[in-house]
Amino acid sequence: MVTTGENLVAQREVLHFDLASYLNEKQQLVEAALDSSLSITCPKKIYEAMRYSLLAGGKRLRPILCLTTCELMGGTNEIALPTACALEMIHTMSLIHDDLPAMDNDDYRRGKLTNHKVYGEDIAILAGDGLLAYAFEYAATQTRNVAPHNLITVLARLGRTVGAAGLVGGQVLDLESEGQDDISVDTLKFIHTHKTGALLETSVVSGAILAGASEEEVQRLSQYAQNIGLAFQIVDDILDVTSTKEELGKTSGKDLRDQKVTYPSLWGLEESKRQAQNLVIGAITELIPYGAKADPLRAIANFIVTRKN
Ligand code: GRG
Repeated sequence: MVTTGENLVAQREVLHFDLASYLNEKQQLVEAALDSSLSITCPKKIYEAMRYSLLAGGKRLRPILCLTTCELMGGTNEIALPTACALEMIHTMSLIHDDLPAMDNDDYRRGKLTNHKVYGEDIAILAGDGLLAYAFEYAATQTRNVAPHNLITVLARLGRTVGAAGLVGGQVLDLESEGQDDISVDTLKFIHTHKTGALLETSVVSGAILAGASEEEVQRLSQYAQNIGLAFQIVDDILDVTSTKEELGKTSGKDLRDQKVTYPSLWGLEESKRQAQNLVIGAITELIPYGAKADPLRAIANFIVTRKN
């Protein structure tokens, strides 16, 4: 681990912060908001399928990041909650589609049967589509006390994040790369900055934009987010090798089985851990100007490399 004076200061501040309580409080807020965001109407089956995956648990990291940066920039939970829910709806739809037989083909997610295993492939595809569309409707209609220009900026950014310039593009390259053993680190980075990093970055940045952050602050938080986004994926690859199905809540050892190039397969486990740690230090360094106010973001960055699922 790099140990410059600045980094030591940044790391030490976080020791005084109770992340477990912080995450627990925000998770409860998000769970309640998600639960009330989507009720079951006609046709019942599609709403049930959408709620099945949306309320299946998960860390709720994306909405929490959005709430956290909004607060850091002087905003409130209330102004960010509709966007926070939209981020989780989009994340959930991407998991539903990722688990489909035509994509990653998995039977378990968040410790439960995947959406298509319960409702069938046709409904699972439509549940994903329904959540994606509803995410935009919900953020656009439920957000209060935000300057219209800032809300439009966030909605446009969400659109770019899910499309071919973001998740869809990353997923396509990921599918094309399966079974190929000559994937470079640059290609792997492209896949993951699009597939995983883009939504994490938008989660961080959207909270700040809703609160009216300046361009300079948005850039700084963007840099923090890019670092944690890549670290998150490196750790995801590591956990796929080192964790059990029970710990992950989904099938483990899948990357090897699907002949996927991963960070551990390119760098080995130890180097992958070192790279993830260095990215987190880079992320934390971006937060120095905010002092103790940014402790939640520091602690979340550390959590990303220490998490077990
Ligand atoms: C977005 C239109 C559209 C289509 C989806 C399938 C697809 C295109 C993209 C795949 C995106 C994907 C599933 C990336 C993996 C991201 C990832 C590491 C997920 C795990 O996130 P966690 O650990 O999960 O935060 P929990 O369950 O805690 O929320």
